[in-house]
Amino acid sequence: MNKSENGIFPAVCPLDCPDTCGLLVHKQDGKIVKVEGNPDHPITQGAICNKVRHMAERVHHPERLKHPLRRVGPKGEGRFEVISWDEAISEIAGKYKQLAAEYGPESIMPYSFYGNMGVLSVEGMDRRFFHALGASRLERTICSAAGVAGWKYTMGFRGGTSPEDTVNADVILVWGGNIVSTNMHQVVLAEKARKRGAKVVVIDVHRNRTAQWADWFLPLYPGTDTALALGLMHILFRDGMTDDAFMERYTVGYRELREHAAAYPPELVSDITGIPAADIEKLARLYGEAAVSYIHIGNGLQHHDNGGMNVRTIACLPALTGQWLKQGGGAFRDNGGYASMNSRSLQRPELQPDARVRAINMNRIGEALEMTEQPLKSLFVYCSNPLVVAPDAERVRAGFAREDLFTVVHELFMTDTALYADIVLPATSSFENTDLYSSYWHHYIQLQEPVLEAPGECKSNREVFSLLGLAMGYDPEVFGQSELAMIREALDYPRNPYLNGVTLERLRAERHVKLDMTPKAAYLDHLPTASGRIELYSKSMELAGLPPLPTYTPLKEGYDGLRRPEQGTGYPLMFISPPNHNFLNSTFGNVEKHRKMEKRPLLQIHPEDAGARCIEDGDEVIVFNGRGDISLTAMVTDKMLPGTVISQGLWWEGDGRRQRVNILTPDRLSDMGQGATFFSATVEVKRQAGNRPLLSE
Ligand SMILES: Nc1nc2c(c(=O)[nH]1)N[C@H]1C(S)=C(S)[C@@H](COP(=O)(O)OP(=O)(O)OC[C@H]3O[C@@H](n4cnc5c(=O)[nH]c(N)nc54)[C@H](O)[C@@H]3O)O[C@H]1N2
Ligand SMILES: Nc1nc2c(c(=O)[nH]1)N[C@H]1C(S)=C(S)[C@@H](COP(=O)(O)OP(=O)(O)OC[C@H]3O[C@@H](n4cnc5c(=O)[nH]c(N)nc54)[C@H](O)[C@@H]3O)O[C@H]1N2
Ligand code: SF4
Ligand SMILES: [Mo]
Repeated sequence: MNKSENGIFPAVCPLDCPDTCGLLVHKQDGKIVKVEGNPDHPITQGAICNKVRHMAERVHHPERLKHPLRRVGPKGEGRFEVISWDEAISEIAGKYKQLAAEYGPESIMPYSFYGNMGVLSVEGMDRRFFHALGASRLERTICSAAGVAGWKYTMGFRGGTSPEDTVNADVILVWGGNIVSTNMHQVVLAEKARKRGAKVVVIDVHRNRTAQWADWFLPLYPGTDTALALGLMHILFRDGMTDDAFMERYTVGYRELREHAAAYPPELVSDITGIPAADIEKLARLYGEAAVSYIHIGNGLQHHDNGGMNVRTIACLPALTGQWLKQGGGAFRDNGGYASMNSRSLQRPELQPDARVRAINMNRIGEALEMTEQPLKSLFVYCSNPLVVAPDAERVRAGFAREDLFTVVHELFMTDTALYADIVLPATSSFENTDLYSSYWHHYIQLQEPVLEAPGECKSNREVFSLLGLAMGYDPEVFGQSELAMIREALDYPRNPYLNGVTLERLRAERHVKLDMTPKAAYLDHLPTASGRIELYSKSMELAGLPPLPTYTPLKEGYDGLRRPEQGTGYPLMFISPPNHNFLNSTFGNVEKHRKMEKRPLLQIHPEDAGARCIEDGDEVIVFNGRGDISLTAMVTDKMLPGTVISQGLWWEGDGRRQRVNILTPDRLSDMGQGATFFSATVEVKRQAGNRPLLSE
């Protein structure tokens, strides 16, 4: 199409959200005037979230970066001069050649995540470039690494129940996921089930929007979910609600698990979790007696020291009741496996001069920037905002402030991270590019073709890494490859039978193409665990030094119902900082419209905890621990059990106060998958003297 044409054009939501909606973009005079859900998309069905309905505010924001910039003031101050792309590219390539010669190419590292979910944007030319350079490899563990590892120990394959089947469920457990805000089309599907009489139960540390919508909310202490799941197993085994024939055929270790779960009676589990024993009994019966039961395992409960085990344990439940044989039964943690593409073609790992290149975990970026042996000398940040989203954020900021660190940030906006860059490159929005999208929840692959002219001199990730590759003198065949050729290669992947029949031609004609789900009929017969079965007992875990059976381990920092704050480690309140409704991680944190909808960053605190600290609703409070302090506005509410405080949303620094929640979160790694432990944080809270806003720094 002609990018300046008026009209209505198909598009894809690029955000890191399971729903990956099909959109219709209404355009007039080169600008988006309206964004709506595509009514023809089988999952979107014409409905999208508030955030993206207001996407035009972000795409056409007056503060969009439009030209390459070079820093002229101190890091963090935000003084830059405009330079040309030629200057920017040759400066970066020159610096990289010099660093590679002087310190080795591992002194350079990418730092990226999924600010844009397009395969070409974040898993294509960028990866080729860093492979060819021989840069340190980034382990992208910030989101769901612990949960994916835990799930895989039990099920082997990164895929579970198909979303569209969940309308058949009679009981839906939403466990540690705030789906009203983070996966709205699962709510639509659950509503259909509910019309048939299904019950929706939310298990969470917070009476969030999802809990308010559900039929039953069970609040528990953070990080105690494994104990709850074991308590449910105890009752299922005790009362004969298990499907022994299923377990005999499809699992290993059910006898060992039965014996093991005997040690988790409801009274003990109640003491640990804070859930009354009678409610644990009631939940076990509801789950065990349901004809079809579905568990949505959210991301929240795996952002803990014991997060892998939480997911690994909950993932065992559907096997106990034989739910995997029911349409709509089972569980979901991540369906990314169904849509896996030819990543070798896209990313070309063989370009690496040495495949044994070091790997650095993105959750430890603060620590990594402090290394004195083989130090990191350059970071290239794209599709991520680490100063806001990474744990122990002041440590991260201190690293980025290093005068000798050469930092490039490719961004749409001058984020808190970009303020620390030496070179800032202006990025296109996803609507200005061609890209390929899959979902980690539903089964539709989508194609985005450009519907807007890029403003100013913005370039896509693919273009930037292509230019850099060519400037470094790398193979023009690899770095000059067209978008369409890359898409064809990505889809050419016979090893994934679900991708069968998904082609560029069909995508162009149909916009969204469903994966071929026929191989799923043999799902249980081809589980890629060591035994080929569902592993209730996991030898692989044993070999990795983990308990082979689901086992509850308390959080490292904090407490549960047995180990009270005075006996726990750290500070007296558990600090949970999950996403908010109107931002997408830190994206939209600078858009007036979205900020207004969220009002301001709050600390939700229980009346008992507030009373003990003379804190009243609306007071400015200081929230602190050994890592630092932030200022928030207190909201006194009983939405949590006493002892837990909540602050939703990844706000940018601003409003004259220090408010990045990650200043308080630990950079410890989870029990499995080396994932993030954002929610295993403890804090103390005090009323701000004179209730004046605290000046940052
Ligand atoms: N509106 C909006 N949507 C989003 C995002 C966003 O920022 N905003 N982010 C996107 C991304 S990247 C992701 S990964 C997903 C995440 O979306 P979800 O899967 O919903 O996960 P979270 O929102 O991280 O956490 C969900 C819930 O876990 C709870 N929780 C914390 N600790 C525990 C615990 O120990 N046990 C239990 N049972 N619950 C606990 C939190 O209180 C929270 O309500 O959402 C995506 N969608
Ligand atoms: N305390 C706490 N911290 C958390 C979480 C939490 O729940 N609590 N959630 C964690 C989770 S689950 C995740 S996934 C991470 C997310 O962390 P990030 O992946 O860093 O997510 P965003 O904050 O949305 O930042 C993405 C950035 O990419 C930019 N961007 C978008 N499109 C493009 C593009 O095409 N090119 C380039 N170059 N840039 C682009 C956007 O402008 C935005 O600034 O945060 C984690 N941090
Ligand atoms: S953020 Fe999620 S729900 Fe909103 S439009 Fe994008 S994919 Fe759909
Ligand atoms: Mo995430």
